[in-house]
Amino acid sequence: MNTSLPTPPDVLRCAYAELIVTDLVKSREFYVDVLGLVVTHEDDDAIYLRAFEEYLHHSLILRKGPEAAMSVMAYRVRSEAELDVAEEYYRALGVRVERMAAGHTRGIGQAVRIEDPLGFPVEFFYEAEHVERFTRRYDVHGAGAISRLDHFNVVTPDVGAAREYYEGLAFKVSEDIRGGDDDNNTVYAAWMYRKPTVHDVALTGGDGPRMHHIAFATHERTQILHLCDHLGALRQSDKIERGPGRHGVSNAFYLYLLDPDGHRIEIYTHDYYTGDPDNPTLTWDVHDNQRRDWWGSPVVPSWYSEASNVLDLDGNVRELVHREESREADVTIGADGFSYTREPGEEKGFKVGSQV
Ligand code: XXG
Ligand code: FE2
Repeated sequence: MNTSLPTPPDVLRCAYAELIVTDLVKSREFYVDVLGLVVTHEDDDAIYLRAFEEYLHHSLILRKGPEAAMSVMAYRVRSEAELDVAEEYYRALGVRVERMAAGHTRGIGQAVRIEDPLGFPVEFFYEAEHVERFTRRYDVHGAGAISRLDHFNVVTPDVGAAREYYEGLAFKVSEDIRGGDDDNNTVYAAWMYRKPTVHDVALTGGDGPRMHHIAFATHERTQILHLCDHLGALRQSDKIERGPGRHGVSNAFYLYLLDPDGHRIEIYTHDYYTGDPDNPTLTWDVHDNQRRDWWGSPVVPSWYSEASNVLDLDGNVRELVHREESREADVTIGADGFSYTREPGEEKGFKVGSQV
């Protein structure tokens, strides 16, 4: 970490993402009719959506465009004053920085937009329009009710460097996956947080920058099962990519869906509190076949290989940088479902990663 940098902005949490989609009608069917997200505003260009517990204008924007991509991932900061802090921090980091006037995006006040050192289009904002919070609107919830945005997951070629960048922004690591054959020097993935949950952003090793998924939280496991039943009844089971299952990392119950453009959306519930200052980091061995699915279900290859392109601040697709270190898929294909879950002598034992 560069210690001569100015103070980083005080990030509260991941707050919204903007996805470029090619057909707003089809996307609306998926996000509104199936997932049940609430429409705050829609016009010919974009749909602004929020989940039932959210009172900011939106947590997801679907914007019509020629090619599917992720165009903004936005973090909320603690106050308007943090925008100056962010501007100074990123100017010192030497990346592209733009100050955005209030209203640059419907419902959002002034903001700072950057191309972060990992190549992602990132926004910091505080002011946002408040809208009705649907927490008690059980009359419209439906059984698959999605409560809030939970995290972003990004693909980046050097997870170690990405982790250092986010540590510089005062994110902490809740869990990570490392190589077991090389003294744990290869980092395959890391989960990092500002809000007191397992993560606001997960770093997945691979050719990047690409967006792996955006995750929304529900309150109960049954809501995830209901979404699977709902998709089955619509004869759209092909929208289910992976799961339902229980993650090893995070302990969350999960389901990965693919939207009509192939953007991956995770529905997620049941992770744990991380808000104490000495919250330990849990490290998983990449050969542990329960790390990504606690029941040992194999991970489908597309989950490791496919991800959405991201745009730069001019709206152009970012070129990918190849991951040089070994890929988790190569380490674990043939191993997922076949490698050890226990060491000799541990037959009845209970072992989960290692904590520092
Ligand atoms: O949110 C997550 C994930 O990043 O989507 C993936 C929590 C855990 C996992 S993993 O597949 O590693 O269990
Ligand atoms: Fe996730």
